[in-house]
Amino acid sequence: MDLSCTTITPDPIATTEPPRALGVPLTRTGPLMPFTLDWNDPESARRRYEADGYLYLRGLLDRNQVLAFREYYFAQFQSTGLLAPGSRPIEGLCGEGNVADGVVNAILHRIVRSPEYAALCASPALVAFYEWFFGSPVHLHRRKILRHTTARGPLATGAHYDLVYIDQGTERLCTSWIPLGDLPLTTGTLIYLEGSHRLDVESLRGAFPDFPARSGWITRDLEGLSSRTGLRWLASPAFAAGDMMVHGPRMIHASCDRHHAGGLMRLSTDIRYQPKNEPIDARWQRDWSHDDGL
Ligand SMILES: O=C(O)CCC(=O)C(=O)O
Repeated sequence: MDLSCTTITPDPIATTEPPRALGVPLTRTGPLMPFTLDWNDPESARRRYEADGYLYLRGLLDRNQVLAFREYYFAQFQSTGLLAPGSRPIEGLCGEGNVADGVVNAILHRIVRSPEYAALCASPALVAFYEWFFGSPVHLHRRKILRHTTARGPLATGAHYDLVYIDQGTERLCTSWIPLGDLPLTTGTLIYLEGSHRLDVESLRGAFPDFPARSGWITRDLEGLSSRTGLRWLASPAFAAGDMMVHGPRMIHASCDRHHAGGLMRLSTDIRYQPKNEPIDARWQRDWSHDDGL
């Protein structure tokens, strides 16, 4: 497979601009700090994860496998009008067409059950990392989520933490957020509220009109949340295929606006690993479907 055009030309507005949410640049921001694994010292990774609430692991995964999956994913949408005319699926450039939710969901339903996706989510590097990190055999939650952004939406993901959705098992659970491609910030990548894994979230009750919302989101007003808490939003100017974020169940995160000048779509997956011998939330042991209520 020719993966040559997958080194994305930098988005001219991308590199120095802070993340935006609801159309406004965020004012309290900082960089996500990459962590270099020392395979002889799992404690150092655990300490960093405890301290920061996340690990930013550059190049952990097999880049070619990630890009091959990107190609496979967007190829499934080729006849739907999602992709820019004349572009190759691996580029993930969005067309003008508005694809009906039903069509997108039917395709997603199939992809999350595909052997290609299973192989990506249980790739040797990923499993080796979690076995090393937890120091035990691991369990991958079957409910795994794929998301792509388009020019029209869906809107960015509001600020939330994962324990709201997955609280009937152990808290020794990590989410892997995996960029599936070379993705500048302007594709609407994930951002983290610094140190928010130590925040008393209850103290935010009443601070935002919709919190606690049925969606589980604290708010879409990311600027308001950082101003209320005094915490910065941490972002990476660009993720590369092969990178992986790891975050804990209490770490508040969101995605920022997508406004990539060249029409590049963000494709990512979020999946969850935990030690095998810890309590497991039974609701997450079925494949994702858009109406599963979780
Ligand atoms: O990718 C997103 O927009 C949200 C992902 C997320 O909430 C997660 O990884 O837990």
